[in-house]
Amino acid sequence: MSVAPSEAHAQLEAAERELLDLSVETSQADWVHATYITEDTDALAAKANARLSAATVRWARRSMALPAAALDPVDRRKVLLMRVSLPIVAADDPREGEELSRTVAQMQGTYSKGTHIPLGRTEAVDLQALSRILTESREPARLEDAWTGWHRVGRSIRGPYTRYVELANRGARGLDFEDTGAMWRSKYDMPPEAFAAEVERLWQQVRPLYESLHAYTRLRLRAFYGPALVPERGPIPAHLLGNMWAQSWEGVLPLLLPATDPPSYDLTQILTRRGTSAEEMIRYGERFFVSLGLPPLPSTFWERSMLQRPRDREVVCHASAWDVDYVDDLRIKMCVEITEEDFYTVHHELGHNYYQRAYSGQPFLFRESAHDGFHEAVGDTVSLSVTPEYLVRIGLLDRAPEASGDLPFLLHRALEKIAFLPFGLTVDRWRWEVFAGRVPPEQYNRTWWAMREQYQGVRPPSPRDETEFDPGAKYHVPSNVPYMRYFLAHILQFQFHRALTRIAGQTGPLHRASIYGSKEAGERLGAMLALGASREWPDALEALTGERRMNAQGLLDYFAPLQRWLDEQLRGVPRGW
Ligand code: X8Z
Ligand code: ZN
Repeated sequence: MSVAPSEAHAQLEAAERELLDLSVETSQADWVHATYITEDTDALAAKANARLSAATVRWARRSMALPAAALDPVDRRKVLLMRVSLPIVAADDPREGEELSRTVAQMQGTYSKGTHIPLGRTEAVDLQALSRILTESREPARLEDAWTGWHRVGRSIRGPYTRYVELANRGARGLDFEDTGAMWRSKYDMPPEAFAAEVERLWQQVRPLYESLHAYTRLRLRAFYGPALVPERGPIPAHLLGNMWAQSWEGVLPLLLPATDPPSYDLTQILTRRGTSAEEMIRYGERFFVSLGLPPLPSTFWERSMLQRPRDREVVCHASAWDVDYVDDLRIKMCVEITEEDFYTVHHELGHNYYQRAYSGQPFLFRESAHDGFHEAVGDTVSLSVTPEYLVRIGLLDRAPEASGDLPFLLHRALEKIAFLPFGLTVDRWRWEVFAGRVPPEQYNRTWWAMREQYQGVRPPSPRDETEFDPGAKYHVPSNVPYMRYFLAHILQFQFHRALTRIAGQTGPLHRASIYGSKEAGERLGAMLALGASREWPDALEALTGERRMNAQGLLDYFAPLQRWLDEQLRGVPRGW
C-alpha cells in the first residue's frame, strides 16, 4: 500500500481530534460518576468509556497499518502512543466493549461503597475510618477485625475481576499484544521484557535497605506485641504495620523510635491544632508550586474540585487529580483529612495537576507524562522539600530541630518511602502473571500472598483461602489502574530531588535540602513537564537530571545516615524471612 506522508499526517490529525473530543466527554462522565455513584452514572460512564475505547482501537489499528515510510518521527511516536494510551481496551465488538466498561465501573463502585462494623461498635464505617483504626489502634484484636472486615470487600470483586481479565486480554490481543500485562509493559520506550528487567535492576539496588528496615521494624514490633505475634525470623503480620495494605508504615513510627530520640514534631497535631481546613491544606501545596514560579491554580479549580466526602451520596474517595478539558479545567477529588499523610497527598495530587497543565500545549497524544512513573513522581518530589526548615519558613513550626533530630525524621520518611517499594512492585507483578494466564482464578489469592511474602516479608493475620480475593481490597485493582508507576516514582522522586536541590544551590545533606522558592529549580522542572510525552522518557529525564537511566542512587544517598544507624541497631539481629 502506498500512502503519501501528507495523507498519513492528516489521518493522525483526524484521530487526535476525535480522541480529544471523546476523552473530554469520558472525563466528564467519569467525574460525575466518581463524585455521585448511582446505577445511572455507572451506565453513563461505562458508555463513554466504551466509545473512547472503540475509537482508540479503530484509529490505532488504522495507523498501525500505515507504512513506516509515510511517517515522520513525530507521527511515528504518535502511533506508538495511541496503541498504549488506555489501560484496557475491548475487542472489536460493541457488546464486549460495553460489558468491559460496566464491569470496571461496577468493581470500582463495590470497592468505594465497602464498609464494616468494627469490633465493639454498632455502625458500619467506611475505609477511611477503618484505616484510622489500622494506624492508631495498638490492640491486635481490633487491628485484625478492621483488617479482615475491610478485606471482605474483595469477595464480590472476584467474579467480575475474572471476567475483566478475559475481556481485557481479548482487547489487548486485538492490538497485537500478547496480553494486557504485556500492553502495560510496552509503555516505556523499550521492549516489554527489557522493562521487566529494568524494574528488577532497580529493586535489587534498593533491596538491602528494605531488608534492614524490615528487620528493625520486626525487632521493635516483637518487643511491643510479643513473640507470640511477631516472629524472630519470619514475615511480619500485615495488620500490625499501621496501614491497611502494609504499603507504608509511618503509622507505627511511635513504636519504632528509640527512647533516646523522641519525635521532634508532629505535623498532624500542628495542622489539627491550627484548625486547618481542607482548602487550606491545598493552599499550602499551591503556594509551594507558585514559589517555584509556576502559576496559581485557576479559579475553576476551587469551584469544581471535591475536597470532602459529601454526606448525601456515594463517591470514590481515593484521591485523584483531573484535567477534564485537557487544557486548564484542573480538579482534585479527595476526601481530605487533616493529617500529615494527606498534607503529602495534596502535594502529590497537585503534582499531577501542574504536569497536566504544563503539557496542555502539546498535541493531544503527547498530553501525557514522559512515562507514568514521572506523573506519580512530581508531587512527591515537591513533598521531599517539606523539610523542618521549610515548615519554619511557612510558619508551621517555631524552629527546626538540631541535626540530632534527623534520625526520627529519616526513619519517618523511610517508613513511608522504603517500606512502599516491594508493595509497589508486587501489585503488578501479580497482575502481570494473572493477565499472562500463569495464575488462574483458582490461585488468585494464594499467589497474591505468596508474592507479598516473597517481596515484602509480610503475611496475613490469619490464613486466607480462595473464597477471599485480597487484591480486590486495594483500590487500583478493581479500578483498573496500573501500579508499577508508583514503584518507579518512589525511585525517580529522589533522583529528581537530588538534581533539583543542586540546581537550587543546596549543598547540605539531601534530606535537609528544599527547593522551596527556587525559580531556577522551578524553571528546569517546568521545562521537563512541558515536554509531556513528546520525547522518549530518557530525554525528559536528561532534561531534568542530566542522566538517561533511572537510578536509585539518589534514594540511597538520601537515606545513607539511616542505613548506617540501622546497621548499628541490627548487630546480631536476624534479617530476611
Ligand atoms: O493512588 C495513589 C495516589 C493517587 S494517584 C493517591 N497512590 C498510591 C496508593 O495510594 O496506593 C500514591 C502512593 C501510592
Ligand atoms: Zn498519583
